[in-house]
Amino acid sequence: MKEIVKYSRPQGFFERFDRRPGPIKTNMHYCPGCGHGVLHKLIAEAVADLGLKDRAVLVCPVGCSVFAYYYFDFHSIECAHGRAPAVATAITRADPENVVIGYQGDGDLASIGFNQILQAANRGENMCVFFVNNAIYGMTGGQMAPTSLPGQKTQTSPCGRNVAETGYPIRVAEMISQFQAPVYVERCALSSMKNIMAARKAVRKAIQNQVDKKGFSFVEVLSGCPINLKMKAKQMNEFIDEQMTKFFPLGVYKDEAADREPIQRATPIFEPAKVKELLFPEETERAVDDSYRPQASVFDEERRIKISGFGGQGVLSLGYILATMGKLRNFNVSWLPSYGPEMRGGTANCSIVFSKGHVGSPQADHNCNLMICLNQPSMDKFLGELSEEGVLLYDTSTIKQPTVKPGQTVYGLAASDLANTLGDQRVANSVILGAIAAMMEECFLEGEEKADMDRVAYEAIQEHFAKKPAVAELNWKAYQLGKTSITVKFGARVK
Ligand SMILES: Cc1ncc(C[n+]2csc(CCOP(=O)(O)OP(=O)(O)O)c2C)c(N)n1
Ligand code: SF4
Ligand SMILES: [Mg+2]
Repeated sequence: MKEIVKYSRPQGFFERFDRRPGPIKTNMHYCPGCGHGVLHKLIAEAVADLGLKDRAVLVCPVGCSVFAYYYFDFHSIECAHGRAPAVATAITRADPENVVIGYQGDGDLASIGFNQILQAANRGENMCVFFVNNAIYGMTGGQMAPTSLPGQKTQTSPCGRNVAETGYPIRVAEMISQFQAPVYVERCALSSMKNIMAARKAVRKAIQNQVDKKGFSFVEVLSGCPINLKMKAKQMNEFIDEQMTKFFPLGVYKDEAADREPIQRATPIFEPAKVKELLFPEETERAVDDSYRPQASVFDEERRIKISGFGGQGVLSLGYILATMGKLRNFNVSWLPSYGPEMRGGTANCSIVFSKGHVGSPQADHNCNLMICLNQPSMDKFLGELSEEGVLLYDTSTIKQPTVKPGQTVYGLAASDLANTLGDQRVANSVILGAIAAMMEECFLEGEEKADMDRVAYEAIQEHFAKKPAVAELNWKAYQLGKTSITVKFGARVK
């Protein structure tokens, strides 16, 4: 039957592109001659024609097509650079009736996120992926892509891609077709009407495979970026047909759809009670040794602590010692460090959670019960995460006195200056530990547990510095100094 091609807006697009900022709501943001708009049209048509607008989810990349969601009148989600296959995996696994359409450029797919796509293909996820190979990083101004041709001039290879330095273009369709799981792999081009019609067929086939739950379909599309390749549209098409296809031959690399059974995967479970039952089939008995202290009587609710400062101030060590103290008092504890990118002088913080039951999230990023700040930027950044009735402890040597909410409590001492009097600024963290102990004794502990506080701290310091007895001794001195040196004390819990 002869097919009639209508030149009209596909029903898979919005009537007007109202999500697009600025006054122009009828045109796409792509440059004239760009292939993205053509491929968008093929996808929009296929989704509408196959009646999938309610089930389709477009998984968008980072690259010129980052704004694909301006145009498609069905679900879409934006991902971090190169991570579309991981997000698409979650969407198809969460509800196998979703029709998941991955859309990625060559920088996104074949460079920053290359492992992601290979793993998704190898798992045979039920998704289709459209891979726009324009041999360049378009959005960022024309840097060399993994698919740039040998000798191709780009912003980062001004003398032409030198394969001795940067290797050869990666043939992604060929690679994916070597895995066992993918069902369909084809490479098309958008360089002529004939090629566009072949691409149209491939797009439909890939989407239909997914509706039929046949698994992973991959369509690589050779596409033009005339702006960055500094070519007119005609010249661009010739480049695709004459140069790109030499390296990236068009054709079907794999098509096993007719022989594949629909994929069967376990039905996802969402009810929290059922998830808990599966994760923790039975409550495990805690092995309690006679030498253990009885479990602390304070804090029936989970306690969340955040410690922050510069890298090198002992933020992470202080957190670790505090977690060890929790362990010695028979709490379940977690210690989660977060390092800044620099070794020294950057920022560092850690989260510690004490719980008599299971520790949920080990990340203390809101409703912290205790906030310890060792420098001004940390105070500025994290004070808002202190709970309404939380306690703040800070180093007055380096931080201005803050204003807090009526239910909160503040303790401060000149930890860095006090550490200097002991000859080593690095023990400021143990000075702070002493202040925490003083605060605990004042606000929360009673009787034997109060009397045991120093012993617990001493054992935790010894355990942490087990291989350095002299350092352990100095930190113990710093602890004792901190315990008696609190100078700022106000707020709801101060007696
Ligand atoms: C984590 C991260 N690294 C780098 C960037 C910068 N960046 C934005 S788009 C892009 C390359 C996109 O190229 P490609 O995937 O080929 O898409 P095209 O624009 O050519 O369609 C890069 C490196 C970013 N946004 N995020
Ligand atoms: S820079 Fe290239 S890929 Fe990006 S919109 Fe323009 S032509 Fe298309
Ligand atoms: Mg590109």
